[in-house]
Amino acid sequence: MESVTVARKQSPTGATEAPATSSAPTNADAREETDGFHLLIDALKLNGIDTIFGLPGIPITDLTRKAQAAGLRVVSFRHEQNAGYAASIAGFLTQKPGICLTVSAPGFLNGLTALANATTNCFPMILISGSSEREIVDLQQGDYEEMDQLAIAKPLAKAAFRVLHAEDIGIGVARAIRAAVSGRPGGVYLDLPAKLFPQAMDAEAGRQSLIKVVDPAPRQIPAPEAVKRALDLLSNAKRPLIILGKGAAYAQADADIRALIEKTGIPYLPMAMAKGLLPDTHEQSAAAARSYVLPEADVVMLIGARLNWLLAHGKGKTWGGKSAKAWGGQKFVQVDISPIEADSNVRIDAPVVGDIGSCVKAMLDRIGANWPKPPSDWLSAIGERKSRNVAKMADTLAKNPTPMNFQSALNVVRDIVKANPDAYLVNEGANALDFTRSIVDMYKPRKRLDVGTWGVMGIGMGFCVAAAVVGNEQVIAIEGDSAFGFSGMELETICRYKLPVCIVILNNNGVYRGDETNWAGDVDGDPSPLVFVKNARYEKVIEAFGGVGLYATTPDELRKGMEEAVRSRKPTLINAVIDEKAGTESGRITSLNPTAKKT
Ligand code: ADP
Ligand code: TPW
Repeated sequence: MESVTVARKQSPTGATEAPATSSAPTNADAREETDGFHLLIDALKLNGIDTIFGLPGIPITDLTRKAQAAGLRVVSFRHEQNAGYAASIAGFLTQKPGICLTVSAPGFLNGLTALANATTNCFPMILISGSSEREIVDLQQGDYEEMDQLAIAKPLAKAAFRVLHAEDIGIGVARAIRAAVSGRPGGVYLDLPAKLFPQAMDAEAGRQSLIKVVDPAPRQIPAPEAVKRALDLLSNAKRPLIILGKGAAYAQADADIRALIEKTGIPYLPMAMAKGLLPDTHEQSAAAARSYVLPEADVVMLIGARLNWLLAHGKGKTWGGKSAKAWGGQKFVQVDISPIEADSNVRIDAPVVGDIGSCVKAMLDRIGANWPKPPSDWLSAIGERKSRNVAKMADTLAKNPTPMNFQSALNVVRDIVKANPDAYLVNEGANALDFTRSIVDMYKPRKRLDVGTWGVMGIGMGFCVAAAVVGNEQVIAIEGDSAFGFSGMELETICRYKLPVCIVILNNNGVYRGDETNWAGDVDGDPSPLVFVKNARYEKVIEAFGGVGLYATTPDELRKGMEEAVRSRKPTLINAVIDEKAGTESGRITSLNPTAKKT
């Protein structure tokens, strides 16, 4: 009989694991070996990564099992895009790269949308995909799931790497981590060909090859003259304004940002995912007077917010410009880690380049008791607009129409979030997004997670899973019925992992609204492209997986359902039926639609 020496594999971090075959070592001198699977797992663990979001299949099936066996939390999804969105928002919440693991070609492509979205939103994420044999891919000989993934990922990622040899896994992981979290965070692709995983090497040499990344996101201290320039401009302003973006939320410099706002006395506007950085009820919040402060401000300091479409590119009528593209006359300070962000849309008079924590601290150090508070006429003008708009909103919220509309349903959500300020609020849709953003106050940083820079539908259930897994708190998702459909099958994932997620579908039977008919005028033909099955019973879908499904046609029913969901922490879906005529096309961004006239 042929004698076989089975080396017991030892992971470089010391844990001994039984080999795949059950045979015990027959040779006491057998060298201890490790392999690509274990090196990857050990490299991730060494760098503090404790969770992988993914979907198994060739060539990474065993990797998911072995990672779980080695103590990583492996959260297995029904579609890679949702795993990718989960990884990206885990990155936003933790400042560690969120890991998404996929199979080759189709799985990789499914994850790629989320990777591109992460890069666009400055979320740190690493998409790790298995790939097929390089030799066959490069000769285009038609391997199983053949694709030149590295080349495809490159333009959509902040960086992309491939590892061919087990001894380079440590370097590959270290480079991917640094690229994802340093400077402006983003999505990184790591390509791991199938052959890499079983490659064996000496365990000690393997251990030596791993890198624990030192200082992966180094502080970037702003130049003193840049800080002085910015503060000179701000202190001389007559109508100053601060805009906080999701970069400010990401930076986790919450106390210093609050101190900066309060010490300067400058009114501020939070971008959607910066809501709660200071409580939305803060007296300096100018959110309820947004359309007044943008055109009226004379100096605006952006902290971790870009002057992209979400801020009307810093010009035009929103900013008091005389025409659609005209400059409104504001001077801008921009605090950002990217040195090339300034001047991207309008002139930035005082760029402050550095990490937000260091920049805000440097400003605070220079702001003394003699800082000139903003002129009182500016503050009182904002105060007046705010009270007027808040009163108007209160009137609207007090109404109780039948069927429910967005406002009467969201009035309930507003109360539930107020009573549960630690809960995460995931939000997508068009009207469902816009109304929630303006009606539901947030009280704590990084609790509001939404469609971000692209306004992408489909983040919903992935974000819910990640928030529950890495945030370990109740999650409330407010979903348009169309938005929900993009990731709805992850209800099974939510139920499987028993996550405390309460999903509320604001169901108006379609994309934007549900009352549209076929423009061909053919009543017996296909429905309009914008409408869905009328009165769809989404709550029954979660019941199929053992979750709680509820149907709500009144604010009272919705309130009871949400209260019970939060109390029980059971996966719950509430189908909140609202008027199918409620809502406008594209919500508040109708104007971005190219002319769409009925012909
Ligand atoms: P919002 O959509 O909320 O307006 P953006 O995504 O447009 O926010 O802008 C976020 C900005 O924050 C980006 O320009 C990014 O470079 C910047 N940023 C992200 N993290 C940091 C950080 N730690 N320090 C400084 N700037 C950061
Ligand atoms: C990946 C376009 C923007 S908003 C939306 C779509 C399809 C759905 C709006 O309907 P919903 O919300 O969710 O029912 P509501 O409250 O207005 O009724 N594909 C992607 N991203 C986007 N943004 C779209 C399509 C879109």
